[in-house]
Amino acid sequence: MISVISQHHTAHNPAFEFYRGEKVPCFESPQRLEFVIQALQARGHEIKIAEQQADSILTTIHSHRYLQFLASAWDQWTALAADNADKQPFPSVWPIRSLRSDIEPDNFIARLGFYSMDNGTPLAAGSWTAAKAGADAAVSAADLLSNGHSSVFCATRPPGHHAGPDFMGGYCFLNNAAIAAQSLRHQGCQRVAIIDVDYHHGNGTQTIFYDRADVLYISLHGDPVTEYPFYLGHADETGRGAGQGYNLNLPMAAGTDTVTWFAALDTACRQVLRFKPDALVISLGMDTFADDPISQFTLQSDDFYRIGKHLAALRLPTLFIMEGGYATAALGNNTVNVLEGFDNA
Ligand code: OKP
Ligand code: ZN
Repeated sequence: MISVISQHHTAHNPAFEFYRGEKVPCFESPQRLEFVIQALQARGHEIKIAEQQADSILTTIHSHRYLQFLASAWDQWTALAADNADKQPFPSVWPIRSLRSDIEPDNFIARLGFYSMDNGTPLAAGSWTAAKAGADAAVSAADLLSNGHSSVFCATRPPGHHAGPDFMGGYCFLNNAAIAAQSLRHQGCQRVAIIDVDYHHGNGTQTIFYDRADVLYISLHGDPVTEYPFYLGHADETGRGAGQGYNLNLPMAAGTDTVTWFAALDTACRQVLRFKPDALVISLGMDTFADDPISQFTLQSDDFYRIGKHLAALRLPTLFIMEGGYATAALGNNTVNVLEGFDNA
């Protein structure tokens, strides 16, 4: 299958994140995608640079004021103090429950909290440039799928599935999978299914489509009672209003074995077939790998071929889009295993 690569992904390169109370190098690094691109090249895959612009789709997925904030956040931060350019801003207060979220504060760090779900999403000078380029790549991938390619891989970072209509979180700023799905809707697909195989529940994608019957969201993930993002992703979240019945969560305990994981993938695939979509988007998180440093499933490199093969059996136009995966040196080959399992099915 053809791959489309996000230009400018390296522009997002924060110096550190917080882990167990300490500053550590970011798990979500530019090297991740470099390994993926290297593996694509080494294994003879056709690669294209993203050509489309996401602007008109972006505003249908994210709120105007969130996009405005994100696009100008770094400039606002560096305007506050001369030495801010070499510091990373982090939120410190969030408007939970009894606090008010109807008045947007003026203070920059307060607004960063207002538009964030966690303190785990470092913002740096090129974050907007890279996030926007990722969204452009998602739209470009959807374009290729609509124009004759039966499958496409979108090689992008930072990931997207934790980003909601008006917030960032979990290393994500713009919801690339949602942008791809919406783009497919605009290009004439009546129904689009999303299967999110990342280790973490895609709370942003679920939220974006929760009230809608035209986009089915299914996620296989670590049970939020112990795993990030903790506050969404339970089995009883099934959609709302017109979207009732169009959201399916398949949480599994940390440590779940591969047999159980593939049984859940099978459940997901059967639901997709019942939905009769015109296209399928795969939120391709690779952090289900046994050696992933921040996740607790046990898939081996060979299992990733099996994922691709399983998904190919659905016989749908399929757009794969990169989400997480932090065993960086193995990420390239594991990712391409999925694509080749699909291609060779
Ligand atoms: C993003 B994606 C380490 C904690 C991890 C949250 C994990 C985000 C995962 N400091 N922070 O779904 O792979
Ligand atoms: Zn993840």
